[in-house]
Amino acid sequence: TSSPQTIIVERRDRVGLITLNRPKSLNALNGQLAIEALAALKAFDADDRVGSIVITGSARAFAAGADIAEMAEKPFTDFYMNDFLGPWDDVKSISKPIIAAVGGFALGGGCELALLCDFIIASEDAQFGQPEIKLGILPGIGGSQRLTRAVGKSLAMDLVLTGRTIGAAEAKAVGLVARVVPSSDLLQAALEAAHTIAGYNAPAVKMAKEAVNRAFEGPLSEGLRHERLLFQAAFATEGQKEGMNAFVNKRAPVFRHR
Ligand code: CO8
Repeated sequence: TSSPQTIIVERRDRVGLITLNRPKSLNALNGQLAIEALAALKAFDADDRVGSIVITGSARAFAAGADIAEMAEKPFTDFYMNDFLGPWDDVKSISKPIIAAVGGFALGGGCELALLCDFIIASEDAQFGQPEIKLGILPGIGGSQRLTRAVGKSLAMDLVLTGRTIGAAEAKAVGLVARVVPSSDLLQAALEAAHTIAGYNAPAVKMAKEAVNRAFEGPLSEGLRHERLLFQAAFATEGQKEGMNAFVNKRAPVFRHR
């Protein structure tokens, strides 16, 4: 397989790092980038040496949206028959935690990509928005759904209908992002969080992600039932014995990773 041209893929310890790398178009998400990013995510998900994943962009832009130049003349049949946006649907099949480290613009598809990740760490200068309406279209990879679940109907309607952007402080206040850090600390903060996660009992991490995601599917009773079964299943893992034994014996746990 040839090396990717639109992203940089690295492994830092047990963290898989994907850096969006189309600086001339502020990391506009074209079809090639979608294919390359999903291939990298799937490879990290299958790699026992990796426990969690970080997706980041540049200081100026996480991603300024889908590639407008690529889309501008696309006919309906091309979108429909070739499922140009299809690769992004596979992000939800990734079982390891994915952190979005967002600096600068996260607009349109860029905001949606950040929302596809499990949580967002933003730099102070991050800007979030769904400006598709200004181009005569609307969000296409979950913005109308995930943004609404993240921030509620009123603000989601405001952003999707007016196309205005919000800054990191407001994004934090409404729960769109988990943490805001100084711009110079962004990657470090995301890598540290990812490193912490990657150090834990890997099956429990996978179960925890699955359990939280259940909160967005089906009724509460089903989510609670699913959580209980996963909780019980955690006791079948070596890491549970190690974690609890370490606590009882007042020592640091050592979770084994292959
Ligand atoms: N697509 C293609 N090229 C882009 C994009 C983009 N989304 N955003 C910026 N660029 C290019 C510019 O054309 C410019 O190129 P050039 O230097 O060749 O003229 C370069 O990046 C730098 O941009 P600007 O000169 O405009 O930089 P400014 O600092 O003046 O402005 C902005 C930055 C405000 C981010 C501005 O570039 C902008 O408004 N960009 C478009 C934002 C936008 O509308 N995004 C939504 C796109 S539609 C979408 O995302 C659909 C979602 C559903 C599918 C998702 C699939 C992934």
